[in-house]
Amino acid sequence: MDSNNLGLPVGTTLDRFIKRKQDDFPYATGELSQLLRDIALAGKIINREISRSGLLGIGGAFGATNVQGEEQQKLDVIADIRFTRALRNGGEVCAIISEEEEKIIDLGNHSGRYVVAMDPLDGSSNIDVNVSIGTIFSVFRRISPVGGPITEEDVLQKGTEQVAAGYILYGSSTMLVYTTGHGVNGFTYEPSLGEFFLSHQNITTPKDGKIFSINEGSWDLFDQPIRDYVQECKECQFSGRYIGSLVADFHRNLLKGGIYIYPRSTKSPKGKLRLMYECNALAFIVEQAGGMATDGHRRILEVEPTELHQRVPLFIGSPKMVEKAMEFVRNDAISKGKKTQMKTA
Ligand code: P6P
Repeated sequence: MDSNNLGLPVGTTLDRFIKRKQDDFPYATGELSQLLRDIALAGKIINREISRSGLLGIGGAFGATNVQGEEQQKLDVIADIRFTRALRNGGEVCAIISEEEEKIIDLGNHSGRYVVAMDPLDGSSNIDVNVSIGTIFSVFRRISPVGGPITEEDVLQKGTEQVAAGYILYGSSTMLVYTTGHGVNGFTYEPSLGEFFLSHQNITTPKDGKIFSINEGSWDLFDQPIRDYVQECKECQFSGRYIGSLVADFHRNLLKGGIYIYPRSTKSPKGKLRLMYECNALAFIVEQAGGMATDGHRRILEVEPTELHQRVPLFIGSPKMVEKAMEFVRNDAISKGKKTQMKTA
C-alpha cells in the first residue's frame, strides 16, 4: 500500500469468494454457488427495504398471524416473498420451508437439487424500533429423485445433512455470514457498490466467554437449573446482553464469546425457537467456528425432525459456557433421579 493510500484494494467480493471456493471442489457444478448468490441478491433487496421502511410505510404489523400464531410484520411478508421469488427464479431450489408458511412451498423447479429452510426475517418485532434483525437459512440436498414430486423427506432432514447455512444481519452494517462445512466467513455489504465484501475470514468463536443472553423476564417460568446457571453467571460478573433478535445476539457472541439460551419453560415446554430454520443453521455455523449448540442434552444437529415448525430449546455459543450450562441441567436430572429412587425405596 503506497503512503497516500491510493488504489487501496476493494477486497474480495462474495461472488469471487464463492467462485474461488467452488474451484476447490472439483465436482462442484456451480448450483450451490448460484443458490448462495440468489440468497445474497434477496438480502440486498431486503436490506434496502428495511433501511427505508419508515419512509416507505412498510413498517408495522401486516394484520395477520403466521402459523406460529405470531403477529406478522409487513416486512416479514415482504422478506418471505423476496426470498421465495429469488430462489424460484434462480432455479436451483425445488422447495422451501419458511417460518411464514404453514406448508412446504413447492417452487416448481423440479430439476432443482436443493431445498431451503428459512426464517426470512427473524426478530421482526424490532423493526419499528431500529434494532438489528436478520435472515436465517439452511440448505439441504433433496432426497427424492430430481424431476419428481417434492416429499416431506426432502425437507425434514437432520441438521447434520445441511450442505450450507448462513444468516444475513441487518445491523449497523449489513453482513452475510455462511458456511458450507469448510469454516465460517463473513461479508460486509457496501451499498454504494451493491456488493458484499469479505470482511471476517475464517471466523472462530472464543472457547469461553463472559456474555450470557437469555430473557430474564421469563425467570419464573424457567426450570431451576437454568436459574442456577444464570445466577452463577451473575456471581461471575458476566454481562447480560439480550436484544430480542436471535441473529444479532448470536453474531455478537460468535465474535466476542458468550452463550445464548432459549430454554424450555412452563410457557414454552419445547422452547420457542424452531429447529429447521433457526437452530439448525446457527448450530452448523457455530460448530464450524469451534463452538457448541445443544438442546440442553444433545447436539442440535442430531435432533431428528418430526414436523416442519418443530421447536427445540437452544443453548449455543462458546463451548465452555454451553458445557457449563448443560452440567447444571445434567446435575439437576441426576439429583431428581436420586430423590425419586429414595421415595420409591
Ligand atoms: P422472547 C424473535 O421473535 C425470536 O425468534 C428471536 O429472534 C429472539 O431471540 C426471541 O424470539 C425473543 O423471544 O420470548 O425473549 O421475546
